[in-house]
Amino acid sequence: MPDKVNARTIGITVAAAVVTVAAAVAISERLRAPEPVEDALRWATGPEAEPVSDDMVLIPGGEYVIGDAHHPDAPVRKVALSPCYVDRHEVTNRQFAEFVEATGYVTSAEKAGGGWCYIAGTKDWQFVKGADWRHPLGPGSSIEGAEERPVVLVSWYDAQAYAKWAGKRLPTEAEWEVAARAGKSEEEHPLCAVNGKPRVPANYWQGTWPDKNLLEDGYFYVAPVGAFPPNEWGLYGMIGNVWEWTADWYASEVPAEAQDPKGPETGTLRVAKGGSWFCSANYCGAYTPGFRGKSPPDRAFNNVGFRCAKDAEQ
Ligand SMILES: [Ca+2]
Repeated sequence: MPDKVNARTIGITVAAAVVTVAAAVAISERLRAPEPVEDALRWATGPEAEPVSDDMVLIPGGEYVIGDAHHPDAPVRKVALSPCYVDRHEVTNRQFAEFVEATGYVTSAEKAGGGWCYIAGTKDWQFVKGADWRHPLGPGSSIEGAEERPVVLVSWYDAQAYAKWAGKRLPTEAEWEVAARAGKSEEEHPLCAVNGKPRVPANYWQGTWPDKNLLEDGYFYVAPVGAFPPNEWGLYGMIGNVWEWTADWYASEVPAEAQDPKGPETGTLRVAKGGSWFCSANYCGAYTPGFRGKSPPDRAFNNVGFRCAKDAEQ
């Protein structure tokens, strides 16, 4: 089991890359005990939503500008993309259950005997024995009532396996970001956070982590995939709710121009995008299309999921 230092490092890496290790330690030391949340072991809290189609959205081929000048590892850059399809919403528990039912697939967290969880009322991330996609808050929790919410506690390898089974693949970072921006650059369509709030309606953490989640959006943990309006291309949940794995290895430097960029050939961390229900202004602020989250591919968290992509005819 990873130790506490690793837990903090991972929390920063995946969920809060804007704070440094030193800052995180300072924050933790001055925290008082967070306010307990009554439904700490109930995963499907908050309002239900209308179902969303399981289809894919055509991302037109063309030249796009991605990146966010607020982040040194995400410089504004040009990409030329071939057309592709991207799932309209994140892969849900219902869809992942179909995959497991059909294949008998065992996830990384199940093999490891647990996964990384943030549980309401606690102070930090922890490795929870028995936590897996069916038990996103550990033993005693369940995904009952969360069938239309994103699957979590899936590693990058789990996401890859699902995508292959579905006849799809994971989106590249560039494909994901173009889809999230609905084709517009940061200059044309600013999506940077303003006063600690994302520019689009999304599930994130209002208030101050970890003392108080104001729940202004109605959700502590994951929301149904159709809970918030889609972007201009009809994609749901690109910002907030859960981080989404992409196909790319992470590198701190990216080319200024590229045709269908796929990231470096090798690496230790895979890129994840979009921020999650855990992101608060004081700990994360990652709920923008350009922000580049990253995590070891074998780690599973209860705020990380994925959606799939597929090549389109040119
Ligand atoms: Ca929320």
